[in-house]
Amino acid sequence: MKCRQVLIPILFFSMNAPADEANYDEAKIPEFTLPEVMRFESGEPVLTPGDWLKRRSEILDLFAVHVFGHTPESAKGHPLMASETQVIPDFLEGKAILKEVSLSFPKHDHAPVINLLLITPKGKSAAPVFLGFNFRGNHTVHADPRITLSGSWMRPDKEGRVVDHRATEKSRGTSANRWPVDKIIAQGFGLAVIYYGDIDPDFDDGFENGVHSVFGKPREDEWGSIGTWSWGLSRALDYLETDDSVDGERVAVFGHSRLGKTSLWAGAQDERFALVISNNSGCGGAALSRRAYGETVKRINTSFPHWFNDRFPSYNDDLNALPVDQHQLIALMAPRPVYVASAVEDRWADPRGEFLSAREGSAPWALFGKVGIGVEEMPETNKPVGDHVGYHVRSGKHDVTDYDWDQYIDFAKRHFQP
Ligand code: GTR
Repeated sequence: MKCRQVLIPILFFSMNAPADEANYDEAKIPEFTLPEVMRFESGEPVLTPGDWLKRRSEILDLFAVHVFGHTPESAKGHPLMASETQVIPDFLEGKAILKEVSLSFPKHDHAPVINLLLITPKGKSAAPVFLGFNFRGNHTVHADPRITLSGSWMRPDKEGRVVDHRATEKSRGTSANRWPVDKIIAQGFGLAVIYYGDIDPDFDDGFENGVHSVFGKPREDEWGSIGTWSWGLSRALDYLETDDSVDGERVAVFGHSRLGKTSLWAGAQDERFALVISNNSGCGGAALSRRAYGETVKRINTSFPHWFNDRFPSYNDDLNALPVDQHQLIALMAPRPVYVASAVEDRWADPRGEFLSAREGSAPWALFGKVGIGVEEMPETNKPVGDHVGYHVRSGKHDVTDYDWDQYIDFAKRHFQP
């Protein structure tokens, strides 16, 4: 199957528009041609599953060089020491077991400790698991007071539940609406979460803190924070593979927003993730960069200079020079299943750009006798589509809702069947 080229007419659009003037007009999207998925950089076509595996590593390397940065050699597969710090055998009124596990660097006094919270259905061994980062600490995912309050650096919140960058008791359960733990457990899945700031606090400190204190300041071709967070997900998977309550071959990596960009980059790099989910990941995640709709590459590199590598900003004003676009990031999951979700009111993340990315990235699945997204047109609101590339645009705003989780659970059930 040959990758179609997308040509969208331009009426007028200036890439030099001030960073805060986001474009929300389809008619003002610049003309562009997407880089090919199904051709090698040499121009040769990709025709067989074996070709795809080679093309896959070519694209993966391009994303490391131009967007996310390389993982430093010293960090690749770096082992962490896992210790169980708490087990609650009667979590969710006895329906689940909760475990807290600390993942630490044995020989580094100032290194961060990564706290993993694992909830698995009682009486079931080897459960498939959703693994994802949270934004405000593991104790925000569920209000049970036995969950350890995070002691890590936190961004202040408007409600004053974080004082001096430390979480307070008031913040317990405050993200529970994004993590329907009961539903996940009732459907036979486990849930593993980590506070993303345990890996690398989310502010631009010149790469001093978090895991940079172990691996050193990145060289200019090396990772930014999205790279370090992705690395953390792989280290969590190292642990999950050793835990009897988890089926290490059925771990779905999930992320919302900046953490959706992260789940995609983690899934692209680490093929042990059996399924990958991007929720409202937008620019630098599922959305096509060349559309420059809502958040642009220039804007994201200006607001968050620590997320990507040092090369990515060189494309701020010349997106057509960028050797990759985000449909190729979706393609990197092939032949594994991947789900992309948008929200109608989340225009900043460009729902249509996320759909087009899922569609244009779908070609490699055909080489494996599988269907990717399987549709041409963007579906109606709240009408999920897709086979190995799932997609929906739900009503509402930038968030994670029960509706989103219902689709992820259905999708995972479909693909995790023995
Ligand atoms: C926004 C950013 C988005 C998205 C979001 C989030 O400020 O512009 O790219 O990542 O944050 O992560 O909440």
